[in-house]
Amino acid sequence: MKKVLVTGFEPFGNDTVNLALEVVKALANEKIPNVNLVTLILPVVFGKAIEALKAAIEREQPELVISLGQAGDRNAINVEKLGININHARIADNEGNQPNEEMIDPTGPAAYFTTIKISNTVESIKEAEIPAKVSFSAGTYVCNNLIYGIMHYLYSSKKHEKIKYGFIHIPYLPSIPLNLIKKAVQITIQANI
Ligand code: PCA
Repeated sequence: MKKVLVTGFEPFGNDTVNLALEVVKALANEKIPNVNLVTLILPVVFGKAIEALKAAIEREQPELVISLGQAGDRNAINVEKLGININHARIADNEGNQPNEEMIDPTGPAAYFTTIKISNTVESIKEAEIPAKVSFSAGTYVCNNLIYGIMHYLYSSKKHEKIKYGFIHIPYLPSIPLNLIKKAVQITIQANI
């Protein structure tokens, strides 16, 4: 059995629902062959989401971590390649923080790459007739902050070879129905364990 941790986010901005949270809730009730799935919901707060996920990685020791976030302006499943070293918020996070072009780590690299197989994953999702693409920008809000912070942690603690990390941005309903988004996440897990 492989241990896999999947994370979603609380609602944010003017929304009362976050599809990433709904998908994680739906996944928690499913069985995936050979997978021991654990799930976690993260706060939409710069820095705090990173700390919550780091604590869960330490506690659960998963082999694969997939984070999900909602991005209303996308029209396909976006498998993110990287997180960049910038916090820049169009709207405040859930604790009122609204950074303006701030570096996440002034001594860190400009970007970190995620460590799942991005292109293979996208191809596998598309084979199931679910729209998907590789994305080279996760924005500059809390999702990007999480990718950068978690990859920084995995690299600096030399855990990146053992623990793979991937991030998926999902569009708003109804462009892709919830059960297909759930399927895309299951395919992502299977393509990377
Ligand atoms: N999407 C936001 C943060 C939480 C979420 O689901 C983002 O794309 O940064």
